[in-house]
Amino acid sequence: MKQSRNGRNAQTRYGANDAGVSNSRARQRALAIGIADGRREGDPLAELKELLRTAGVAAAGEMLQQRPAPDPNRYFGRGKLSELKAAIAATGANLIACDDELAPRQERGLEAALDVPVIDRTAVILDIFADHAHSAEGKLQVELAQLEYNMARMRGLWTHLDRLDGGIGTRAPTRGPGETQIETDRRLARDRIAALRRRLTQLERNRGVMRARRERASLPRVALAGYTNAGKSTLLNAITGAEVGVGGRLFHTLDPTTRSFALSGRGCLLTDTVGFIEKLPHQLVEAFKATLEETVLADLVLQVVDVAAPEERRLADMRAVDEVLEEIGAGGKPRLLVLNKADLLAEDERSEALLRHPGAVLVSALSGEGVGELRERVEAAFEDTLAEVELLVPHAEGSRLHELHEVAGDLERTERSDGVLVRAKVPVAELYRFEDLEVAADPG
Ligand SMILES: Nc1nc2c(ncn2[C@@H]2O[C@H](COP(=O)(O)OP(=O)(O)OP(=O)(O)O)[C@@H](O)[C@H]2O)c(=O)[nH]1
Ligand SMILES: [Mg+2]
Repeated sequence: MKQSRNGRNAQTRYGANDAGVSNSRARQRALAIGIADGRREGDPLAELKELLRTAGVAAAGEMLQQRPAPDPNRYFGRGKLSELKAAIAATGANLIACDDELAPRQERGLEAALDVPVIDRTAVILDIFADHAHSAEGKLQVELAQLEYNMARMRGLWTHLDRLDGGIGTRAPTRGPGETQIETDRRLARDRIAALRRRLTQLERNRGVMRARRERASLPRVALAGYTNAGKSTLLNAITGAEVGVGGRLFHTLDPTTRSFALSGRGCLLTDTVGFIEKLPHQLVEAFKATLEETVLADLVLQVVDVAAPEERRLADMRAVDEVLEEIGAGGKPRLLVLNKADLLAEDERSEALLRHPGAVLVSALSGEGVGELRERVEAAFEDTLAEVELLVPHAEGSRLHELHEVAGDLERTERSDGVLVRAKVPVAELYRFEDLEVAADPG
């Protein structure tokens, strides 16, 4: 059994280095390959290359084949394969990274033809996630996704045990916490998957408890959604004054973070969560369902877009976000488009961006520009869910003023001999709690 191909130690995880680049990866030089089916404009491999950069793998080159669909056995056609083989020799690449998720058969076929490890984009993304998961839940979610990804490939591994050390090191036996070679056995893997699911359900239930507690406070909830690196975490910080970690690479945030902020004195919750990407591997969406649930439960989704990205990139990002929101069941949520990184645009580009995305808010989470307007727009979005009421709070029930303030924010108060007359905007869903205090509409 080959311990290490191309002198690379596949057992090494890249460290907890925030920049995402580790020395153990420095010697991996990947040649990115993909199919140009003419459907995507611009550089079809841009995203894969960015993913590889985030994974700390050096770029050795790239190769595209024009064809309607990948070859079912070797991804590329025969002629292109020999071209690729020559390119590997010429560039010194020691890894092939494929832009599509490869069927196990294609992966094997490619490796046999090229004699270098082949990984697909799902493996790269799983690797980045494994590296960026910090919370217990995040780690379990990633492990689950990895195991499910590997399950499909285990039949191949069974007969090609040497391949355990191939690839980018993403396969569970070499990557997952506490994994050993014996666990390549499908049965053990299945047991582990079941255990992970149970543990995640448990965590989810705890989260449900926390959520229920929040719901009791019945604060309106806003969720940030958007392509990875669009600036969601920076925006969360700008709006709430929190200090959530921000990173210049893909998938910096994996764990959902919720912070509260006030709109006209009324509390709101803002949740930041994992970023999206085109063709987000299904295993990840599945494993991160609980995390993504925060988005499903929100009253309003702020879709954050990097407005400084080239137009085609931006539109692809927006499509990717649409797809994931749809997949997790949040497609129909009220949404507000936030064009972030306005500071990178010239004056004319700003007006152009707003023309192209009518109804969007232009902000810079970094400089704070537009964040005030964004808060107003969020408030306006909630305005429809509020009912203006006049309530009389008897002096003896003073504590209810506090209760009212929690859901209604700023109150307009008039002291009277029989109590405090309050004019407030109360969420319609909470009206029932104050029904007994309502002052009958003035009969005129
Ligand atoms: N120029 C500029 N850079 C920004 C702005 N907002 C965020 N950034 C930068 O964009 C990068 C990504 O920001 P994050 O807030 O981590 O992005 P994210 O959407 O949370 O990314 P993930 O957690 O990976 O999904 C960081 O380097 C930020 O400093 C902005 O308004 N202007
Ligand atoms: Mg983030």
